[in-house]
Amino acid sequence: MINNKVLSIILGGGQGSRLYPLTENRSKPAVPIAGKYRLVDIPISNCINSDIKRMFVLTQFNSASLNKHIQNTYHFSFFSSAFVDVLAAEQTIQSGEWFQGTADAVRQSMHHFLQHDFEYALILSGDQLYQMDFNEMIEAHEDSGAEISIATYPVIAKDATSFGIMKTDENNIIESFIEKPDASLLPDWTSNVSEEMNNQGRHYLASMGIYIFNRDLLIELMKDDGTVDFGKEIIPEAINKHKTLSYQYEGYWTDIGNIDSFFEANLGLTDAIPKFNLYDNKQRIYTNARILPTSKISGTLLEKAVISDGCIVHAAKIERSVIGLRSRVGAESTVINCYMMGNDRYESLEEVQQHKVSTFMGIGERCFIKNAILDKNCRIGDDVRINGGKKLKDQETDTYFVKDGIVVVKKDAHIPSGTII
Ligand code: ADQ
Ligand code: ADP
Repeated sequence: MINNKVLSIILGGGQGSRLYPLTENRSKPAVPIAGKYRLVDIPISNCINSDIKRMFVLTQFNSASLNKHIQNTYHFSFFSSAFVDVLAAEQTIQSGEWFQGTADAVRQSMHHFLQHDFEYALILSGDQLYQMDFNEMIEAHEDSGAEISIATYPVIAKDATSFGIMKTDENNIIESFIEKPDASLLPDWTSNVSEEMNNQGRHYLASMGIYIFNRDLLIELMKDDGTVDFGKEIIPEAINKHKTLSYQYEGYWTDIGNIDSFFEANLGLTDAIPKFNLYDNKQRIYTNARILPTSKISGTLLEKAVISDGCIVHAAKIERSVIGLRSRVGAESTVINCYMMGNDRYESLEEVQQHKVSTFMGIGERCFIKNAILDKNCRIGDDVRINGGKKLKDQETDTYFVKDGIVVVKKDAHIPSGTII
């Protein structure tokens, strides 16, 4: 089934990338998460599960890896109108620039959207972890007669300063909106939320950056080329002129737009009952189906470990870690609080010798790796000690990057045997 009223627009990431160095050589939607998925699989899967199967992904640059992933993953029937199209910032006669912000990205791509019939545009962020049925939001939008709807999420004061915060009337119509308010302004911005949310101290109604716009209104708003961002300009200006509904959502939702939240969201998958449930018959998360052998593990104490397909593990211990596709971890190594993204392929001993490197892709023997993200295809030699934590200063080298105490080993990096970080 396809919902032909809705066209989905996924915002795939701007220039100033908060996920650096994971985005050094790939566009943000292609960043690997949860051992075998890519960031873009989350919004795309939510759309598919909601029968919204016409999607555009807007990205700053058209990385080969994003295109390859989308082409290999989302094959819709030849007889269906379903599609996932990547639109990269392109030079046209009107514009020779990259997307300046979210609204600018939508504006520059309008001519692609208008080639399709739709009543509502569903605009989604590309860097959030959640499982949501958009049909309920669309129904609420239609029932209210609003021209715009914003999905909202009650948050505590500490988090409120990183979001668009709003106040609503008794019918959930938005009366005022402020983008990322200063902490000193917060006392004026509490909202009526449910008793359960109140008890958790979640008094502020935050925008989830998920919007529904009626087609005609979106066309009208995009004519003003002075606006660059939805959160900073379009939404605050529109609420006074156009009926805007707050659709309150209370399921699990988290922004994974920076290294710290990205790291925690991945490690959260190792919890006994993870907040983000990949083990669900209905709310499936789709990704490229690879043909890989099962993982082979020997002599390893596994404690809260999520191990993807095709791994070869001899470690002494893996704790609270996500181990990605085709990862190798050598004997007597310990891995704690890590997200290891895995490898793109297997290497034979001859290949390693030809590369003139002493190590396989993966983690060598007798290593201790804690509080780290290992990007794909990195080579960690033997006896390496990476001990991330708040005591480590933010820093960058050719092979790694430290942010908020998390050590991010760059893609394809070689950390020689005996290194201590
Ligand atoms: P932010 O997430 O800070 O706040 P923004 O940086 O504009 O807003 O990003 C929104 C989404 O658009 C992200 O997925 C981002 O990757 C993507 N994006 C940003 N610039 C882009 C560009 N030039 N081209 C393509 N994609 C781009 C927004 C709202 C807040 C709300 C939070 C919720 O402005 O009001 O509270 O989202 O997360
Ligand atoms: P990223 O994960 O950084 O976005 P890509 O998706 O572009 O990178 O790279 C992964 C793909 O590239 C895999 O499908 C893998 O098969 C292929 N690949 C990468 N390196 C090699 C290599 N040295 N030889 C053969 N294939 C490779």
